[in-house]
Amino acid sequence: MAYNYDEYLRLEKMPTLWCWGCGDGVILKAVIRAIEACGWNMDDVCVVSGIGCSGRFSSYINCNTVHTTHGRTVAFATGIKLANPDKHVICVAGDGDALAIGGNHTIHGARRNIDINMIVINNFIYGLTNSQTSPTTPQGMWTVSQTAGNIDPTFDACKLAEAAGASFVARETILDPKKLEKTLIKGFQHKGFSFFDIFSNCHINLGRKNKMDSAMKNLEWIDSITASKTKWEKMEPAEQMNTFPTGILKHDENAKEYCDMYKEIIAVHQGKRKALTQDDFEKKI
Ligand SMILES: Cc1ncc(C[n+]2csc(CCOP(=O)(O)OP(=O)(O)O)c2C)c(N)n1
Ligand code: SF4
Ligand SMILES: [Mg+2]
Repeated sequence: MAYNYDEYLRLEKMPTLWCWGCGDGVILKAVIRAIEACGWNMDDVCVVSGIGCSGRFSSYINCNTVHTTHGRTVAFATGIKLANPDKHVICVAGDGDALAIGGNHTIHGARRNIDINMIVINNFIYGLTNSQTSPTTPQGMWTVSQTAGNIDPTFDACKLAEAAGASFVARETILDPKKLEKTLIKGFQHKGFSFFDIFSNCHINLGRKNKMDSAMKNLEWIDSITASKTKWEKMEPAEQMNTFPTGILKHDENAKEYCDMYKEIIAVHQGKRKALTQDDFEKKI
């Protein structure tokens, strides 16, 4: 039976502005199915997006939404979550948004382990603004800002999130929407900073000049640079270097969550408990 997305979408905004075959729509649908699977009421969900093709996400999903400035999704989401700790907050940001201009916010959201679900739509390029190099653009690829080939080393966003302190870190691709949905459900149900690096296609602004001028060709390339975590672990180190593992890469259910710690600080100021000591944070040190 076909899944009915109608009540989760702003139908008056359809058709989307995304190019035909863009991966952003696959991620939108997977997020909707994951929200439903978690049993969340859309009135209790807030989606915060930045600027980019990925930023259109908040225009199409029918819940509380904030379409904020480029690179600032985590900053806005942090305020929203602290003021509404019982609500579910999802950030959606492009690779440029989350890792270039917004890289600092991403680091500190992860470090605080605040209960935000951060989805990076990683299409390896600045899509909306027509092909500038992003932190995840592979070396050697043509971009409009590096027409002789990108010389910047590429970047593993999951390693950054993990090192910064995110307690749930996963990578998936849009090649397997069902697996993507399952991983989103696990991360959404996790309490703490859940970071998803989702590889998606931009056959228009990455692909056209890099011999991947159709969604299929772009996805074949994504397939060639990824392997499930189980397969990746069996690879030789040289092969691992050129391959991104997919699946859940970190899941720490014991890490302290920021809103919970904030509640304790409020209790201190209300005279309901003593000031926090280092012992209270032993899991974080
Ligand atoms: C402060 C600021 N700087 C730059 C821009 C221009 N700008 C808009 S979107 C974008 C990059 C988009 O790339 P990405 O974040 O990867 O999103 P995508 O379009 O690929 O989904 C840039 C540089 C802006 N809107 N605001
Ligand atoms: S430019 Fe790329 S990311 Fe933007 S809508 Fe088109 S295919 Fe998608
Ligand atoms: Mg991008």
